[in-house]
Amino acid sequence: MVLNSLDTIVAIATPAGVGGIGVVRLSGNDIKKFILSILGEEIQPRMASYHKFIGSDGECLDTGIALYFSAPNSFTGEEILELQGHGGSVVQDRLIQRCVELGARVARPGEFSERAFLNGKLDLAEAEAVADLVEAGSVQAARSAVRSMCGDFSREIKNVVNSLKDIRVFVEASIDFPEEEIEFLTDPKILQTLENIENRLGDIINKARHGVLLRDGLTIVLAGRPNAGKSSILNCLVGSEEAIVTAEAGTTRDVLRKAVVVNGIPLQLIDTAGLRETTSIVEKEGIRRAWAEIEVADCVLYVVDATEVSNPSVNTVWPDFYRKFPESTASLTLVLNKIDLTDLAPGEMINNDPAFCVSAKYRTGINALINHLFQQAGFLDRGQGAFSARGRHVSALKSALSHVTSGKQQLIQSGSGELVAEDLRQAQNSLSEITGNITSDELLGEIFSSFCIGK
Ligand SMILES: Nc1nc2c(ncn2[C@@H]2O[C@H](COP(=O)(O)OP(=O)(O)OP(=O)(O)O)[C@@H](O)[C@H]2O)c(=O)[nH]1
Ligand SMILES: [Mg+2]
Repeated sequence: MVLNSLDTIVAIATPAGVGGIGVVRLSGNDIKKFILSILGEEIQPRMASYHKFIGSDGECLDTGIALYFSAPNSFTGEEILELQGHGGSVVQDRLIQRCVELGARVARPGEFSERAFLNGKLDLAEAEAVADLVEAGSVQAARSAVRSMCGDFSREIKNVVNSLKDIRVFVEASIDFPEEEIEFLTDPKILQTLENIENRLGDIINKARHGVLLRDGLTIVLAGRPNAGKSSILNCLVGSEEAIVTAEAGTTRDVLRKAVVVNGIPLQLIDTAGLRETTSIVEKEGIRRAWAEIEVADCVLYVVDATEVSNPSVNTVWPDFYRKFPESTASLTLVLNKIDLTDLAPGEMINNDPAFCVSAKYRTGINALINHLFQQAGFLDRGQGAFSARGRHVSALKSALSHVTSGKQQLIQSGSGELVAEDLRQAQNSLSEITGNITSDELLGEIFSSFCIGK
């Protein structure tokens, strides 16, 4: 990525609309020019001062506090000017316009953070955590984003990278001294270190999965035959009568989505039409939409009426459904509803595929079901130490772990230093993608463009 150092960027850093204060932020390497033109005089770095913000014809556009940060002691590592005026879209737009007249360019989404990353002020995981903090949907998500933003996640990654580097030096040295290679590589310390790295990576993966869950939550689709009680379960989870429930089979047609936060985890609950053969055009369309939701869900709850099943297992209840169920979908859980009409006990059914007995009517067994879904998605009961993370981090961590494991196996089986060295190199590269030491322009573009403007 080539950073045009002459470009000065400008954006409104506060939310759009009316507010007590509105901040316009400039970053670049020629900020003094803007200070002199807009404020009419020089100002001291890091000292708040009250000013008129002056337009091109000398008109006062607004009044407020000006703050100047000199390079490299700023968020972006460049010179920054913050104009803290009044929060209104017209007044702020006029200020932006004034900056543009003076040569600034309106910033792209995430461009301030991108510059901070390119100037080494933040690593990539820390920059992503800034965005995650702003977008956090729960206290837990905000806490873990703060942890990542302050570098907890990156530190753990860097520690593993350092251990990998140490061991690579050792292994690569052995390649250069072939007579001693075997002796080097059979040193039990190498194996122990690799095992230790595997354990640490496993631990970081667990924490990262928890972080991903807090950030992205889960999409849960309620699917099954008509009248199984899908809509009743949705209502039970949401805590209000959102979906129409009737004793008539085929009540639900449209896809109904409801967002709730449970234990800090955002859940997107999706109720769908009961699956059956039908001649009704409306119902057919509902069923087509139900399948479309099943295909992209994180979890599918396959709901059945417990009074109608004798051998409850996902593939015996309705083999056709099981056959059509897309393998790509993360998880399928059988839910036996209406257990109040049977002698089944609420909670997990032992000796089966994941199967849960619930009664939507009496709200029994529901918590056990939700806990199961959370555990499956990586929820840590003691999530206090977890940091925010994204799907791409978990993939990179898993790839690093598989390279370390493969390196360890090479060591045990072939004792070939070169193969071990290659695996360890790849493991280190995967981890470097997380912090951004190795990244493609494409990935950076993708990450920063999802940030909001002014960040
Ligand atoms: N006894 C009992 N009845 C239930 C329970 N859950 C749902 N029902 C009843 O079962 C019937 C169907 O419930 P719905 O929630 O509409 O079922 P559905 O799966 O959404 O049905 P469709 O929308 O037609 O596909 C209603 O009469 C509910 O009152 C339960 O836990 N116990
Ligand atoms: Mg329904």
